[in-house]
Amino acid sequence: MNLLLGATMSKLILVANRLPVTVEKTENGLIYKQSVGGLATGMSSLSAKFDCYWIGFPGITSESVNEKEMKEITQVLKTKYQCIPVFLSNTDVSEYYEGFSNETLWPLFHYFPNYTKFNSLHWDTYHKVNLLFLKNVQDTYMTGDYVWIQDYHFLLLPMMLRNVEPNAMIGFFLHIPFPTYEVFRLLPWRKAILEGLLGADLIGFHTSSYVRHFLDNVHHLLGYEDVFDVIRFSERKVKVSAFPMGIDYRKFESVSKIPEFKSYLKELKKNTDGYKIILSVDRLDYSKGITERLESFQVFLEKHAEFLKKVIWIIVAVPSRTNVTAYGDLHSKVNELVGKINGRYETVGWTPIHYLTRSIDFPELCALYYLADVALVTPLRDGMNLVAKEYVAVKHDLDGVLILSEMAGVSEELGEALTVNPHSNDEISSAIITALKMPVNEKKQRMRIMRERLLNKDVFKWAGNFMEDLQNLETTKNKPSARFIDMKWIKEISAYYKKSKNRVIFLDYDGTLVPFKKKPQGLTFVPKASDFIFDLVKKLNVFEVIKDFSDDIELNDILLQLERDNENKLVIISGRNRRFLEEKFGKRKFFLIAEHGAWIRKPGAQWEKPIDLDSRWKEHLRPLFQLYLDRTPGSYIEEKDFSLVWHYRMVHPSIAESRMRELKRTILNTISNMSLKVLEGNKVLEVKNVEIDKGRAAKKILAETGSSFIIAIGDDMTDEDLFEALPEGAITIKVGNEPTYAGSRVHDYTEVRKILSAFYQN
Ligand code: ADQ
Repeated sequence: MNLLLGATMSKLILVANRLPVTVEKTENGLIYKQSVGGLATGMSSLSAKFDCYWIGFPGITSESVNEKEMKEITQVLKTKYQCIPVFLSNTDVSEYYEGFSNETLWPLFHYFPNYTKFNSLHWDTYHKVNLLFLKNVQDTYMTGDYVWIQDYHFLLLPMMLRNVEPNAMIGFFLHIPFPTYEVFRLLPWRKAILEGLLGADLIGFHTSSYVRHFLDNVHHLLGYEDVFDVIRFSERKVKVSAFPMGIDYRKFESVSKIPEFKSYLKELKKNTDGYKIILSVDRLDYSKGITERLESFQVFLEKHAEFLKKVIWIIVAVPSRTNVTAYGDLHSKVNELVGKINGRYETVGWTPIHYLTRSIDFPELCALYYLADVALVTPLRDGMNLVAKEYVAVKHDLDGVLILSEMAGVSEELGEALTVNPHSNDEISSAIITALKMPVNEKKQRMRIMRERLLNKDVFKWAGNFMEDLQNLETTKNKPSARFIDMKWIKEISAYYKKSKNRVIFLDYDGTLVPFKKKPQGLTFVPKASDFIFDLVKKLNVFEVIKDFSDDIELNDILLQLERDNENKLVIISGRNRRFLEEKFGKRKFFLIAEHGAWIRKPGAQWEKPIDLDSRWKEHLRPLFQLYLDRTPGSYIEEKDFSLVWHYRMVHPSIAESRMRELKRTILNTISNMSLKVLEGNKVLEVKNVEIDKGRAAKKILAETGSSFIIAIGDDMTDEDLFEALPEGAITIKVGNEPTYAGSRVHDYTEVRKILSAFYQN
């Protein structure tokens, strides 16, 4: 079906479990109710750039409507709302939605394995419903369209679509957490789910932790490594990124202009005058930590009698997924606890907890946010949690305190909130006290910082950024992947070389000109533990010691021949330190680039720093490296001028990868606000200033020398910066078969030597 004849804008097909319009059957006929949820709001901003179609369940099952009504609904939704309804049966709703989505994926992804059901019938229906949605996407899709799939209901759909539309641009966003390997691996269908997701070109999560969890799972379960968060999966690249979802900030901020808001506020103020107000707003869900919060409130009342009759806690908890057993149980448990606490502390004229079990409309919700002195948001796990953001937006220039669970995705963004462990009654109770006693200036200051952050990252930016990234990926997507070279290629390139003048030749050293040297070189910081290892290594003589460059007649000859040609500028571009490169090549006519671009040396000149770099950060990270060194036999640390490197080639394979990943995670958490990057190399993990990269250094040399022929060869991840930075027309060659930006590849250093010798041989 072609829905887009004659249209000029690109089409965007959104797939979500629910349509932004719900259809109800009443005595007076069919009625259509539009929702104003976060997702629908974010998507609305995309309609200026895309012709948006939405595919989802309309809220009415196939059994509740006859064929005529189904046709009518389909027609109205399509023409009036650009929506395509997928009619699920009662069994689908019970097994795909309530079953696999909400009794398997939801609890497991929120770290509740004890609530998780592993039911293969539900899995089959989940698979079937994903196929049903696929059919609807196929009916709507035309070449060139974008497809954006939302959430845990469709983890299989990206690959299903990829199989039938190999060139489609597919995005996927998960609104809930992605769990760590130890939790995700419990799922019997774990591999199918990861492979399902890898059908997308871009996979988005709310936080960088979820990105890391996902990449870890792909690595452990499917064996694919990522390069800068890009996974190469059967000849395709899949990018994985964090897109923290925002809210319609301006709408919440400017709510005071709405008349209904004013009247709600007036009424609320009248009824709560003289009390400090604490507020919680949630869907009634066990992941939101409502019972734990009630227990904490009880501790607070017990410990702080001075607040009796002075504080009111308003809980607005709208029931959801009522057909799922765990939710029914929760409903009774919360009722019981509220009754118990109120029963114990209530006096004539004062009820400590006001519990509303209904959904409230926007002006009333905002009036509550506005009134609340404290927002108590303590989910046990939450993908993001928009309530926290909404509170900050409404309280923008007022004093208020946000108490926030560290287990909510939003806590990565709102560090100025009072963060608590939602399982600790004592922490929550003390945070309430701190909030109630916090000086006005401090409250305002914390709010101001959070407000500024949220203002710039609203839901429109979220949707726009995701789509922009998806579109950017499209430009690189159809580039053919690097192929191994053959003799014909070598002949063509060397003919081109011979015809050219002013050539620049960038050559990485280890792994490119010589095989990897296993014995560490140039260490300036080797703490005690590794001294011991080196001694042992020497005694056992277990390492293959590769000949030095000076003894390597073949390489020496190749480089000499190239150096003799006055049209050539040879650049040795390496991660090695200055001393090493100077010892090897200091007397030659080569340009040298050391420490991945931190230092440049023109032939015969002094070393220069292309940019001013600060290396004080090493003081902070050294103890962490030391800790991992002590814990990991066989590892050692190398310190360069502007980087710290953890080598783990000699670590026992059973722990090497997991220890490296653990260290990487810890480093990433530690450096989140420093200008540093972490690189995984060949059995090394390196931290360095973000500004250092081989690409920048190469560009600096090219700017001075000019060039009409450029070739770059390298095997390391850091050579990817070089390949990316070089101008179009440059010949780029990757050594090895890892994913690369290079145009071609060779198997090892012997083939590199073959190419270089072909340049001067007849
Ligand atoms: P939810 O679990 O629904 O969403 P949350 O983000 O807190 O969680 O709330 C979504 C919206 O529901 C908010 O806009 C809030 O105002 C509204 N809401 C909640 N309770 C309400 C009530 N009683 N009355 C009226 N409105 C109420 C899932 C994930 C989250 C993620 C969102 C968006 O579980 O972690 O933040 O998707 O990706």
